[in-house]
Amino acid sequence: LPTKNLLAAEPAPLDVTWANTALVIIDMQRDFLEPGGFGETLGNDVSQLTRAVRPCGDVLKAFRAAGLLVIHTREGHLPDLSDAPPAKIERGAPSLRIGDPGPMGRILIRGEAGHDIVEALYPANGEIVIDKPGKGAFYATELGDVLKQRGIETLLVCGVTTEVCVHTTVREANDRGYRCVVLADCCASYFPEFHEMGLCMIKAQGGIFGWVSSSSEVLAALN
Ligand code: C5J
Repeated sequence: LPTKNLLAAEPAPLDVTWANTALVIIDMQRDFLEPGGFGETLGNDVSQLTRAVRPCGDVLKAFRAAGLLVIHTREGHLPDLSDAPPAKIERGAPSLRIGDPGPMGRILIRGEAGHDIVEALYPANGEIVIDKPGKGAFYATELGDVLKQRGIETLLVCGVTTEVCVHTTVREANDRGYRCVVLADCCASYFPEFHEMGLCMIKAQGGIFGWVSSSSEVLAALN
């Protein structure tokens, strides 16, 4: 593996030093991607997210083969809901609320089947899994410390959904000084138009809070 590569991205290519780069896979959980979970209770068509699984798996495989840092995140709450703000639990008119029993266990609760990561992207032994109560992966988690300890400067970001947890995490990371490259085909939204505009928002204005690239560009740079 070369020490660094020029990664094709928008609005401009960037130098990536692999030793200080992490792959961050946001919330690829059954609760968002499979029927019967949190995403579906909100009225969403969960099949919209499937397209991100294969490209995300390709980048994950390449990161593992190169021995690079992989971090998975999961959105969810403690069984007693002590970390779930009432404003989040009580919002809207979902078919089931956070904590209610559903076909994959209690909705968005840590330890339940629905909270786990989808089979195709399941964390390997030793990979870091960050459990987060919010949309952003830095809020009330150890992610900042984990990245600091390892000297990480650049994040390649995948996951769901583009305009919610991916955006929130990238905005948090950008403010903390990380260079964030969002891999377009490795992310998805229940609303394809939000996905497209979400990516535009990141890369506009000279890359106002990040870059946008793709799985094929990362694979090309790594090989
Ligand atoms: C949402 C997420 N959309 N992971 N969570 O509620 O994007």
